[in-house]
Amino acid sequence: MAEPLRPKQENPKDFLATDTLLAEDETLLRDTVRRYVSDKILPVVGEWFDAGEFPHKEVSKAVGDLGLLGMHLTGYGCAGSSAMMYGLACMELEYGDSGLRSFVSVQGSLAMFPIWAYGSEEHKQEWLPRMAAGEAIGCFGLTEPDSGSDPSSMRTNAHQEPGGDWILNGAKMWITNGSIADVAVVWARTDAGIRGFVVPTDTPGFSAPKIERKVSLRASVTSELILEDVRLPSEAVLPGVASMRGPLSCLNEARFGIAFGAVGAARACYESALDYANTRIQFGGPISRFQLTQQRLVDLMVQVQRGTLVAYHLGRLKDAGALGPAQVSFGKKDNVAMSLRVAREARSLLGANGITTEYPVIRHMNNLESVYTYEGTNEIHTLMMGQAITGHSAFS
Ligand code: TGC
Ligand code: FAD
Repeated sequence: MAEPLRPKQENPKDFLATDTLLAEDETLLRDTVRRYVSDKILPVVGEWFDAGEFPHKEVSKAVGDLGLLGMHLTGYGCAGSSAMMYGLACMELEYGDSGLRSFVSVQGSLAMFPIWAYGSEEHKQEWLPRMAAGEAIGCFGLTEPDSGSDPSSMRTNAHQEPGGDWILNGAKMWITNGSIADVAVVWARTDAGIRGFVVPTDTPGFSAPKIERKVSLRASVTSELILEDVRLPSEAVLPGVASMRGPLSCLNEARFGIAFGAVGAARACYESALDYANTRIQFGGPISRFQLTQQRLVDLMVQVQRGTLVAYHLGRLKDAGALGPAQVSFGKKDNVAMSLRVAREARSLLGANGITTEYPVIRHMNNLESVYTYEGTNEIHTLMMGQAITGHSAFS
């Protein structure tokens, strides 16, 4: 007969003991990234956010040394880790700041992945080892000023001259890492479908002005990409794909990481609210003794734990080769929406202190507004899942 359940002291930070679902090597990797974030990021990221700065050289080298850039890819200096490990790294990085996770997502999933999956051997040899080491930074240009949720309406175009050179013209918008990138993967319309181009950012005609005045993801660089008669050799095109499947398949990779990352941001907000409620004294004692406060804290904890379980399940499915794009949408949509709810409630639990960047909560809350929108908005992911369960596309 099973032992009767006995009262025990649950861990407030991992109530359902989700840690027990991780293998030893996964825990080791998770703890390594957690230590990096705790030692090197948390003490300074509030200042980066306040100043609107992202010290990309220092961060890029550090995460490269940790083997986190393109970590789920194999060969060419990449770590060849499991999808679960990539997810866990994203979770810990975003506990620090969504901008930090964005940097790693864009580098690994949006810039390195298309080169790895669709590039020529020369593309791979030229860029991947340096990108894995953090010595070269990449960005991914899909969105345009008039082409966001519907990237297949893009206007950026490339035509091939008789001698073989490509000429690119157009503009991309909201591009993470744009102004700090050494290489841009730019998607453009050609006579033979949508193609990806590997564009060194020192090519004449290419410029990447930084987008200023953001109140979200301030510790992250977001830019326009302007392409004015950018001339590239014939071999600059990614040979492996010639349709929207190219960019959309990259998004699956990054969205998977976000499903994990968002839980990290939510956990940071919950933990901050819990600490605060246990130490903030009102009416002669800590506010955590009030029934209403306990209900709010429990709601936060339950949501974070549920999000963790969803992320881990997606990780196991991906490692088994059984994860579909609409299931990734489940994780991206639901975990980001959860995280934003948690951040807003945690902000309110901190009272007036919640509005300053002395505490991490409002920084996460503002960041998550971007995360809610990028990589497919909440509505786009709803419709992708809607299509999967009904068989009807809402997009045509
Ligand atoms: P549709 O006609 O359905 O498909 C066109 C082709 O693509 C294939 N496909 C996919 N392949 C792999 N994964 C997916 N998720 C795919 N979805 C579609 C499809 O099979 C087809 O292939 P083929 O070979 O038959 O040609 O495509 P559509 O144009 O109607 O698109 C539908 C929709 C709305 C789902 C898509 O446009 C979409 O996902 N829109 C959202 C745009 C988006 O998420 N943009 C993100 C930009 S990058 C970014 O935000 C980075 S933030 C980075 C950070 O800082 O973290
Ligand atoms: P729109 O598509 O104009 O949507 C506006 C609103 O309409 C949204 O609420 C949307 O859900 C809704 N809507 C649109 N279509 C439908 C529909 N069919 N049904 C119901 N509702 C709909 N892009 C890149 O290519 N590379 C990057 O590195 C990158 N980084 C980014 C970084 C940041 C900080 C941000 C904010 C964005 C970034 N993006 C990047 C762009 C991002 O992917 C787009 O913002 C996103 O895809 C949405 O496009 P949009 O902003 O043009 O909104």
